[in-house]
Amino acid sequence: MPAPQERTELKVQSERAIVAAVRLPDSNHNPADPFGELRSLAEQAGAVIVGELTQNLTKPVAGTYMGTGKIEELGRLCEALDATTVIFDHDLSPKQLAKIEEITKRKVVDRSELILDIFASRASTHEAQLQVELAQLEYTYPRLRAMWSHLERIVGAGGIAGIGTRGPGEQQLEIDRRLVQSRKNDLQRELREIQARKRREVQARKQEHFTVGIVGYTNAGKSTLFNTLTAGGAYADNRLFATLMTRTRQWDLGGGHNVMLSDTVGFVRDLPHNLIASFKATLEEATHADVLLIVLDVSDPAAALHYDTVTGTLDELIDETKNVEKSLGESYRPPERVLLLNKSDRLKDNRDILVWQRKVPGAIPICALPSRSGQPLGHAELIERVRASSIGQLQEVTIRLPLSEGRAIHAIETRATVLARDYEENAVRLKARIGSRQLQLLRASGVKMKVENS
Ligand SMILES: Nc1nc2c(ncn2[C@@H]2O[C@H](COP(=O)(O)OP(=O)(O)OP(=O)(O)O)[C@@H](O)[C@H]2O)c(=O)[nH]1
Ligand SMILES: [Mg+2]
Repeated sequence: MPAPQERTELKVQSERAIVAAVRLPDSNHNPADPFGELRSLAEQAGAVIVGELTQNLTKPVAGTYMGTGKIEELGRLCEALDATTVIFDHDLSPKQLAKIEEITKRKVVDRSELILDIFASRASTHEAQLQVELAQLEYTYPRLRAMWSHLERIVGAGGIAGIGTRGPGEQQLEIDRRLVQSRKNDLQRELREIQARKRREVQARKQEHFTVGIVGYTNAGKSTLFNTLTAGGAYADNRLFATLMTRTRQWDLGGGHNVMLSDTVGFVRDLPHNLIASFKATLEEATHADVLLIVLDVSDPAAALHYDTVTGTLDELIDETKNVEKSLGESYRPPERVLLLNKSDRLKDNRDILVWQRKVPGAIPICALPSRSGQPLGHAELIERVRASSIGQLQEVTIRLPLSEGRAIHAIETRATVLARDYEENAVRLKARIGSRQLQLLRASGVKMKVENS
């Protein structure tokens, strides 16, 4: 029998693992492929799945979540399949976790720990790393029994040597808790500074540009779409959570129209609570966009579940933003939403597309992958939709601007339809057909102009 794994850290890389789940009457898993998502998450974290085990219960068993007989069976299955780790499809309390480890003599990882592990290995920016570390301190830390080497790793940078060299006595535990608390305070302070700076950047960007956000379930194809549309260099990869932080680039809609396009972190159902809190800044940015493109992988059998998770989380975030803006006395307009039925190249026929379009009128079938022959499927319609909302309702007006506002004059000449020009001394009167949003952006950018309805 292999030696039981020490719970000093939660990496599940290249471990032989068994996935396990208790199915309750209200479990929201996909019945066609009950372990599909967990398998995919576990594989992305680097584990090799060698078996699965399920138990149907009307409610969880208090001490061990799964029945003890079933846990013993799990232990025997691990032995037979030479597995070192068990990954549960739901969360467990630290007590349940310890108890199951004791019975199976294997390392047990719950769903939130698995997601945290993936986030930790993907965090590529300073902010993402701080956020993941904070979430780990809050969620993982209380679960670590043999915490000494782990603690040394997380606070080691602060220069506290020798922790863990003595045995874990009560006094040690006390010191330990205080160290963790002080590290958490530091992280929170640093994050608040970064987020305040980011908020200012978002505000500034919003005043000057029309902003479009890409959101969707993890692995839906958001970064692929972002890259294809902006021909930029955002990271796209068939690994879940390839993107942990927002990236923004200019998106050229043609005809002199540019908007700012942002790629975001993927949503996932039952996201660890602490992670939601610490990633809020990233997700919150999306609630300030003018338009949100919701990317959905329609070829995934769990597409409906993904759609509900994304729209449900968005509704919550938008409500929060609404309250914050109201308390600050600011006006807030929630983003317009466009559903993109992605990976439609993978569908055998268009029946699913029709079903989705009946459920969500205006949904656009697309393929996010770049195409060698011309524009990829659906992109022309997508661009037209975004262009129409970035322009707003067309109206005919006369705009008087001083000639010193060269940039604004150029913008009107290229983006609106100028019907007549009338030069005065040091100024020009442009009679133009222009969209309400375009006018709004010109006003917001502080251009000295006078607008009359003609
Ligand atoms: N066939 C097909 N594959 C696609 C399409 N769009 C994306 N993919 C593939 O789907 C996988 C995931 O794409 P990403 O763009 O990384 O997904 P994401 O939504 O950014 O994922 P996270 O950042 O991890 O949340 C990649 O292997 C893409 O090549 C599509 O329209 N058709
Ligand atoms: Mg991505």
